This record gives sequence, C-alpha cells and structure tokens, in this order.
Amino acid sequence: MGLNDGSLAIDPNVNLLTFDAPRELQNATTSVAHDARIVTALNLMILNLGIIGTYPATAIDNRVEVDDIVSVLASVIKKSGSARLDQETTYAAILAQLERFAFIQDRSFPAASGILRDYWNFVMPQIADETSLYRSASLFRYYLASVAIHAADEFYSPVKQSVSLAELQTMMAYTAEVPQPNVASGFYALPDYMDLSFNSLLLKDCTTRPAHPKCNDYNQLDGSQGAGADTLTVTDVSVPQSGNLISVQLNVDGSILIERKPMALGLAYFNYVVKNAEGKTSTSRYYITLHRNW
Ligand SMILES: [Ca+2]
Repeated sequence: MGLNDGSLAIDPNVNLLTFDAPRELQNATTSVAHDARIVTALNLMILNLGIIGTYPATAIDNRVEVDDIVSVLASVIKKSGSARLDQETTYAAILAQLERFAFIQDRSFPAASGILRDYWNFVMPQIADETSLYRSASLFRYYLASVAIHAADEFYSPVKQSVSLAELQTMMAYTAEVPQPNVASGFYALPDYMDLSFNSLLLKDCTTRPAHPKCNDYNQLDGSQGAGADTLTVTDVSVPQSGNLISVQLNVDGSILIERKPMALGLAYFNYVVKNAEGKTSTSRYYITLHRNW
C-alpha cells in the first residue's frame, strides 16, 4: 500500500501489528507522529471504502463492514502489485470489484475515483489528533460517501463529477460538530444520514422507510435498535444552521416532517433530542443531502 516507498513510506522497523497509530499521532518525535498519520489515514480510508461497499441508500446506520473491502484490496494488490490510496487508479480498481456496482456497464469510474483521491489529498495533511480524525471521518460518512456513490452510479441523475477544495472545506466545517455519543451512559443517540430528492418527507417510525432518527439510537435498557427503538420518543427538533435549506416539524404522534425550501441543494441537517422509557435523554443530528429533482 506504499508504506515502503515514496511519499507514504514509513520507518521499516514499525511493527504494524502493535503500532497504536491514533495514540502516536501526537508523539513528540516528528518521525513517529508522521508514521502515525500515514497509518491512521490508511485505516480511515479502508473504513470509508467499507462504507461505500456496504452502504445502502437509506441505511439505518449501525455498523460498517470492512471484511469485504480488505479482501478487495488484497485482490487489487495481487493483480497490480500495489494499492496506493493516494492514486486514482487504485480507487478505480477497488470500485470495479464492489458488488454494488456490478450492474454498471462502463466500470472505469473516473469521477468517483477522482473524488476519493481528492478527499485523501484533503484530509491526509489534517489528521493530527482524535478531533481532526473524527471530523475527517464525519466529512466522508455524512457527505462524501453519498457523493462518490452517486458519481459511480449511472442510474442517478445528474451525476456529480467532482468536488472542489472550497466545497470540501465548507463540508468539513459543517460536519465538525457532530455530537459525539456518550457511550458510557447506556443510552445514546447516533447520527443519521439520508439522501433526499423529494420536496417533503415524513419520517414516521422505525418500521416504515425512510428511517426515523431514533431507529439507530442505542438503548441498553432493551438492548435493541431498529424496530425496538419505537419505544423511544423524540422530544425536540431544531434547525440551527440549515434554515435556508429545510424546515423540520415534530408532530404530536412523534413523526417528523422535513420540507425542502424552494430549489434548495446541498448538505442540510437538523438536531434532535431523544428520550428512553427511563427518562434519559440524548442529542444527535440528522444529515440530509438535498439532490436536484428538477
Ligand atoms: Ca439517530
């Protein structure tokens, strides 16, 4: 994957099986911090590719599978001798092997590969600590994954061909404050993501698609997510920054109505507060990418 050669080279004495890359990001020795940044970025990108490989359009976002993508990477290395994640050709080779794109006629994926390479070039120099890592991961999960999938999928229209540096900077800032789940509490809300092409949408419950924001929130009380999350209640919604793009209304029956402002496009979000049967509350965020429908 280029760790022994060129710009991604690291100290050959680093034992990748024991090297704690996220912890070593802030090592006082510059060369150790440098190696940690490269290894962390590679791991982040493998996780991101796992999202592309396993992520359905309106997923309830509980988990990402990386087993398949690791097999695909191994196959690319076996075929071409390497899989450098700073090169567009690597992404094209990976995407071409993903089952989700198997039906696509022209499997060259130039736009999607370019977007993935641009993301790599953008986040690589910025990964310096846990916060910047979380932001880089959020930028991908809540925006770039969808953009890259749309760019690779010829059935979406229109296809986005590239992302500018300014757009990446804006979206990075936009996803910077995703509320981080308080895992220790035993009840915590998790962020949600949805692509939206309609002008309005009702999020009804956890058995009707598309998913209500509470459906992936984790409640240790009954140990369940999905349909079990219907025991949870959303008590508040707010639109702190995207008021020019969407309006969001919490109805008395617990459903949530999202309405797009005329001609609105891009990334929007609303925050929500959710409560379990014990009365514990947690706050999270629902991201929505507004696609053109005219
Ligand atoms: Ca949620």
